[in-house]
Amino acid sequence: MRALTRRHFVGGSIAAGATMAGGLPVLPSARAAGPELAPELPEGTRASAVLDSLPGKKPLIKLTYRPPNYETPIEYFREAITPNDAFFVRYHLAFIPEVDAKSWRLSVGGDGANGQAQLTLDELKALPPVEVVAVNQCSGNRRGLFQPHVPGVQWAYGAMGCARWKGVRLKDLLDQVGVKKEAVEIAFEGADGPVADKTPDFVKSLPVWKAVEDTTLVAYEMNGQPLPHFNGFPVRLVVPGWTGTYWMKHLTTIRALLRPEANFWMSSAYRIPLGRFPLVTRFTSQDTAANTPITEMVVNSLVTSHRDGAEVQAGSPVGGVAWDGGYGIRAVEVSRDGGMSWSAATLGPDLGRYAFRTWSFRLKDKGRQTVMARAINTIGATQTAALIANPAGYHHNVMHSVWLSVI
Ligand SMILES: Nc1nc2c(c(=O)[nH]1)N[C@H]1C(S)=C(S)[C@@H](COP(=O)(O)O)O[C@H]1N2
Ligand SMILES: [Mo]
Repeated sequence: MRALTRRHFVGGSIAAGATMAGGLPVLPSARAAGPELAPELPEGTRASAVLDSLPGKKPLIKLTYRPPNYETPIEYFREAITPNDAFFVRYHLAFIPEVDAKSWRLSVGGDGANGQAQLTLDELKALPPVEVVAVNQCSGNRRGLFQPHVPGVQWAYGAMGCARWKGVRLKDLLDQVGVKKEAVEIAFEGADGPVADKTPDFVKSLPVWKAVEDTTLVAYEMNGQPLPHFNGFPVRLVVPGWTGTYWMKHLTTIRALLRPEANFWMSSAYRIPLGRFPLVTRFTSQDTAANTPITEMVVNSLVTSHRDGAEVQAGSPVGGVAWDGGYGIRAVEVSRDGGMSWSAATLGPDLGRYAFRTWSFRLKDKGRQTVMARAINTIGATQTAALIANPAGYHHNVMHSVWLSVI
C-alpha cells in the first residue's frame, strides 16, 4: 500500500485510496527504527521524534506532521550535495495543494512594477537557464539545541541541505514588467495556505537589491530533477546566501512593492535583535528600533563523518561540511584540546561560494579525544564558542564537536 501510494506521488498526483486532509495525504506512516537524536534536545522532542517517510522521500526525522516538518539525518551531510529524497521539509501552514504543472501560472506585477506578466511553466523554461549550487538552511536550524529552550520547531542539525538549483534569474522576470525606481521590496507568495481563515498566509519579501542579484533564481530543477513536491514543485525561489524563509515554494505570485511588506511573516516572525550577530547584509526597509529581518546565514560547520563514541582507525579521516552566507569558506580548523590549539583541515572541491564545502582531517594520535571544528570565511568571520541568545532561536553556529576513540 505504501509503495503504491509513493509511486503515485512521485508522479505528482494523489494515489487512489489516500485521503486528503487540508492538502496533506493521510497515509499509514512508515516507521523505521528510531533516529539517533542529540541529547541536548528537549525531552518531549526526544520522546516524539521518529523516522518517517513522506511520499517520495527517504525516512527523515519527523518533528511535526501537520504542517510537515522533517529534518535530514546528519549522515547525509558527508557529501556536498544533499539528495532530493533526503532533503529536509519545512512548512508553516497545513494546506499544501498538489500543483498541476499544466495549469500553474506565475504572475509578475505589483504597484511597484510598470506592467504585468503571466507565465506558464514552458514560457519560464524558455528563458535563459542559470544554475547555482547553494545551501538552503532554515533560520531555526539547531533551535532544539538552545539552552534555555525557546519555542518553535525543535530542529537539531538537519534543517538544511545543499543542491544544484536550475532556473531563471528573478531579475530577468522583473525586467519583463519593469520595476519602478521607487520600488522598495519584491514580495512572494506560494500556492500553500492556512487551513483556518485567521492564520496569516505565508508571504515574504526581499529588498530589491537582493532580488536582482545574478544568483537569485526562480528555480524549476533541483539536482537535475523537477523539484520534489515537498520542496516546492513546480517552481520555488532560490536566494543563495540567505536563510530558507525567503525560498518561497510552489511560487505563484511576484509583486514589486512601493511600501514595505507588513504581514506577520515579515513584521513579527524571522527577526533578530539589531547588532547582535556579525552580519554584513541588511534589510533596512524592514528595520525597527529593536530588530531587523534575518538575512544571510552565519558561518558554520559540522562534523558529520562520525557520531559521538565512534571508533576511528588512526590515520583515517574525520570530516564534515562548512558553509556561510555566500562569502565562501576560506578554512576549516580542528581542535582536539577544547579550542586551545587548532590545525588546518583539508578542504574538498569548491562548488561555489554558496555551497557546502566538504573538509577532512586525519587523526594520528590514538586514544579517546574530542574533535571540534570551526570554519572561517573569506571575510574573516568564524563560529562562536558560546550561544548567541535570541528569542526565536535563530543562527545557531556554536562550534560542533564529536568524541571519538582512535584505535
Ligand atoms: N510556500 C512556502 N514556501 C516556503 C515555506 C512555506 O511554509 N511555504 N517555508 C520556508 C522556510 S521557513 C524554509 S526553511 C524553506 C524550507 O525549504 P524546504 O522545505 O524545501 O527544505 O522553505 C521556505 N519556503
Ligand atoms: Mo525556515
